[in-house]
Amino acid sequence: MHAGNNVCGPPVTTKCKISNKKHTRRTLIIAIIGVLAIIFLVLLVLHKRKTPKNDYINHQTMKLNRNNPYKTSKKELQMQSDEEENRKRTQNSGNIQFVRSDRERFELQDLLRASAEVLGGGSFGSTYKAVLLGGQAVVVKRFREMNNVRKEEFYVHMTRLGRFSHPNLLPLVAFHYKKDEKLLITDFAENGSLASHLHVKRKPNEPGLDWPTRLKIIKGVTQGLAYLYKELPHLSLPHGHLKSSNVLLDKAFNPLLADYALSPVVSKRHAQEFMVAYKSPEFTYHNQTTNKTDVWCLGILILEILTGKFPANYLKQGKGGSSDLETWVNSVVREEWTDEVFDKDMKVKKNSEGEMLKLLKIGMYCCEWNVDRRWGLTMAVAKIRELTEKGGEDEYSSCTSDGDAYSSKGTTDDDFSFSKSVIDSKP
Ligand SMILES: *[C@@H]1O[C@H](CO)[C@@H](O)[C@H](O)[C@H]1NC(C)=O
Ligand SMILES: *[C@@H]1O[C@H](CO)[C@@H](O)[C@H](O)[C@H]1NC(C)=O
Ligand SMILES: CC(=O)N[C@H]1CO[C@H](CO)[C@@H](O)[C@@H]1O
Repeated sequence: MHAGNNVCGPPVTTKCKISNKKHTRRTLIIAIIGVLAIIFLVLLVLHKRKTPKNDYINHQTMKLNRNNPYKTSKKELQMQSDEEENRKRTQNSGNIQFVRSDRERFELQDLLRASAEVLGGGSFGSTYKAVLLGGQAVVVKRFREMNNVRKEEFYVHMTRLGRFSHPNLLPLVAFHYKKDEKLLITDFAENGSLASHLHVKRKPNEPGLDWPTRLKIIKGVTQGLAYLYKELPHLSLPHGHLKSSNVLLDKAFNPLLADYALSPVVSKRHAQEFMVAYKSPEFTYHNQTTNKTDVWCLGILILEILTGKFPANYLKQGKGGSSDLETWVNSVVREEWTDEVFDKDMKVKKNSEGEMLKLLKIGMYCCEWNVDRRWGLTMAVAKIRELTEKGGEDEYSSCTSDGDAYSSKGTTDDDFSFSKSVIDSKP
């Protein structure tokens, strides 16, 4: 190959101008260092602009969590920022992907500018309510533990969830995908979570949820769950994270399930650590979940809503939650197996006690340790649908034949001997 004029080294015919060459190289190196320094500074500035806001939210959330995981903060976080606008223009990743067509459109920038109120921490990431300039309120939930999901996979799953339509599901409105963080945007539920109504101390004159409301909530939860089972037959955990803080209440106290169907997109490790389905006995002892696992979660929820007792160990991180929960179930039910078991804050109408006991019993069948003996969802749905606010004499007599379904379970029936049983007494 014929060497060019500027090339040094053999075979070289022309004499190299060593000093010039050296000079050129030095200039080049200085120029490169200069450019790198500028790039570094630019990155530093961009980073500085970006982080304080996020850190502020995290800090606020952590502070709130430490005080009370359910407390709704009144702290208004004004997140307006002019830089966002510039950043947005130069960045294509700021997209919000809408999964429903019946909602007002907005962009990430609008969210960042909206006045936000931290709603809580949760096991996935912080949640906040954002009120957009048009007055629309949405809930933004940040997820950091979905790192393994590819964009297409995430997109397909979220689009499917966006097509869901049921009065007892909190609608997913939109999402934002970034490699290390995802945002899920849902509607806002006016009356907070069931957990906050059951467990947060109320003002002295504020009544607790009464029995008809609690029954309505359980019926709605079951309907929402049945819908998820129907729409997601390929998933063993159509919900996967059913607990009282994921049951939200609209202004008429209709329940709306939240955080459903996330097991396909949450990282395994995180799911097993935090999602309540993985606290079930079958996962704790056999590493497996089945389509009765969500029913177990429903059972815990039923006991919680009737007793007003918080299954604290549920929130415990890692494995072993279920053996503590067995203790919890026993403590709420067996030690005081009378009407004493019911939440003192639950206003009860005359004659409703029989129905309450029936629901308690249904809850126990759903919490059955042995998966084979545990009710499936279809059975739970059918039994819960039969419940009424108030069991009158007529209704009572028509219910006794159904009572056979409970006692025919034979082996488990000993566990359900009521000290004051309406269900089991037969004419
Ligand atoms: C469950 O899985 C974990 C880790 O994958 C393993 O260490 C454990 O032995 C398994 N337990 C059972 C009962 O299979
Ligand atoms: C649960 O799975 C079993 C088979 O494993 C199936 O027969 C049953 O219909 C499923 N139940 C529901 C409610 O999808
Ligand atoms: C108890 C409670 O918080 N009730 C609220 C439910 O939502 C409606 C509508 O926003 C409020 O008016 C109630 O005060």
